[in-house]
Amino acid sequence: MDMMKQFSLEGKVALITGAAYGIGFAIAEAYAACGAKIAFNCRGEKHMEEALKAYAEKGIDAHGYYCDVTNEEDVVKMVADIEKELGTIDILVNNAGIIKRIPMIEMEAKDFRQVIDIDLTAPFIVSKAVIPGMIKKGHGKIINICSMMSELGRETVSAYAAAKGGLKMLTRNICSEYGEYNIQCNGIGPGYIATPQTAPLRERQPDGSRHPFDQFIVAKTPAARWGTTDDLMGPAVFLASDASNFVNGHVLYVDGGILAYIGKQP
Ligand code: NAP
Ligand code: GCO
Repeated sequence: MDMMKQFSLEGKVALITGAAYGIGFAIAEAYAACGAKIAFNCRGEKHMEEALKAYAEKGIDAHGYYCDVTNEEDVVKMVADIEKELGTIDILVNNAGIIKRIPMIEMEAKDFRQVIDIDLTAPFIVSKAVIPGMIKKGHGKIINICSMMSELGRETVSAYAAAKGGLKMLTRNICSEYGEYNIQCNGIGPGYIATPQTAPLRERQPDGSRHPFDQFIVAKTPAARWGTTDDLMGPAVFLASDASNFVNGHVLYVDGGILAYIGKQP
């Protein structure tokens, strides 16, 4: 068995949603390094320009598409354009996501719905658009970016936790419904990763001290550090490659051990 080939993505077409920066960008970079053709989307012109420049600086020929993943018409058109320009999508990473940190009883229903729309309904919409091509092709990999909040709650993130818990179950359902077509659908559950999304939780205090939440997370993580987007690259390649062809409906937590640990005594 050629084990290196098991992890190759040579010639595969990968769509990573919301990959202008952050975790999605790192996953796209990893896939490109393993030979995949990269398609990504974002909503704004500024982010698109900056992303294409950043990919080019890394020698990656990434194809960017303007698309709001909550808009089914936009998504269907984006998938058709990708299939025309690059070929049928072999790998889909449902990465695009937002969070709103608001105490539940202060949160307006429209804010709750927006988080559910982007973090849960959109992975449904994009997967629904991509699966028919995977069935025709005889294989496919879908990777949903879940979260610690697929397993745990915490104050102020009710909408996000509901969405990410639902995304774990959508992952299991796609596995159940399309496994017979050689489509593997798994999740990655990142721990606390240093990206723009978590920047508010790591901000220095006015007196220069570390944010209390920053200190809490480091104490709660056996690895005693925040994760970086690099920490997710290997697990993402594994779940996109032939090395995981019999892994299905699984959420791989890449959290430095948070879920296994009661936390360091203060
Ligand atoms: P981020 O830095 O905020 O990036 C989010 C990405 O999603 C951006 O590219 C954003 O693009 C895109 N996006 C948001 N809404 C969109 C929409 N409606 N249509 C298209 N694109 C949209 O977040 P991140 O930290 O990289 O997180 C990426 C994923 O990992 C998210 O699903 C997040 O929930 C999850 N996650 C993050 C962590 C963490 O600690 N950072 C941990 C666990 C899970 P625009 O420029 O268009 O806004
Ligand atoms: C928060 C954080 C987390 C991380 C991630 C953890 O406010 O608690 O943003 O939700 O983003 O989802 O896995």
